[in-house]
Amino acid sequence: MNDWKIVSTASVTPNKVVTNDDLSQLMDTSDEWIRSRTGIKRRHISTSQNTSDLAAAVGKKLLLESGCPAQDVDLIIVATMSPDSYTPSTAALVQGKIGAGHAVAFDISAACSGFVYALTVASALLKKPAFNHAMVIGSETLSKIINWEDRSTAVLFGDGAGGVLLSTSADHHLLGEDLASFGQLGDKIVAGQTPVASAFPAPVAKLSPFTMDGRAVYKFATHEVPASIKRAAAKAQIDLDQVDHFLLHQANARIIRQVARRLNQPLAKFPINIDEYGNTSAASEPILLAECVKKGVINHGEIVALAGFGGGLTTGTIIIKY
Ligand code: 4VN
Repeated sequence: MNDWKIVSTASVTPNKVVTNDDLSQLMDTSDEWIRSRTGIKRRHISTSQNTSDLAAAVGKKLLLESGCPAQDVDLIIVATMSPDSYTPSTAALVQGKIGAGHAVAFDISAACSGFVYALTVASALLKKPAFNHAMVIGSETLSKIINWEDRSTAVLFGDGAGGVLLSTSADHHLLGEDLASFGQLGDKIVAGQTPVASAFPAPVAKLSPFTMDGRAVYKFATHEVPASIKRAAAKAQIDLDQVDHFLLHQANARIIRQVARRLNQPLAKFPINIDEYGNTSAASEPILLAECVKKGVINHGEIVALAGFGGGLTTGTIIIKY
């Protein structure tokens, strides 16, 4: 079998809700500024669960919903830019927590494009006879790497996880994909730098917090995201009008509206939940996908384009028949 389909979707977000008004008590910002510039009203923040805990909770939901036994999972890929540790990988932690003893587990580091990159890698491995069931999860606890004294970034992000269980399938569900990376622009989004100290023995490294050149990334996204979606549609040999839903990384509601305009597609095809969760990086598309499936917004047989973009800088689009 040469193709795969999504057999279940799930998401988990921490219970603590932090509103824009809550943030305006901590820093010089306002609900009106955050809402009008980004579309964000609140975000969910984790005070106890780490990235692997949220991801494992998604993994358990996927098993429960699909009826797939943990032992049947062959592959676990977690996309994250806020892992529990350098090693073990977050995916390995998830494997231990859900008891998927036969799975191969590793992480993908492609920031906000991570979920699409991970889907692409899983898709390639599912062509091999040894892989039949794959879990692809995007999970982030960005709150632990955010600089809460930098109001230009602190108001934008939130924590959460979402994922899918994939199964090999005789039907054709993967229609087209496009990945692109822009390493020359790497300094526009940076977190967790660990410089080599000049002294020996070196002190234990402290990680740098999240920084972003918002204007540069915004400009990048408005140009490169429509381009990536168009390339993926061309590879799928479909017209953009045939795409039923565009699930974009929830980085900023204004960017999503601008991409819709540039693609000449109605905004109704672009579901948005950034108001509730803020920007959850690699988790944003799988959380949105799980919600859309649950609400009946996305139905079997429909064509869905998933587009990620962000740190790297990176972009990625995958077009599937759900
Ligand atoms: C992709 C994007 C962003 C992003 C960039 C800029 C931005 C989000 C700048 C202008 C500001 C409002 C906020 Cl496009 C972030 C990531 C990382 O996931 C990825 N917001 N803004 C304003 O002054 O209006």
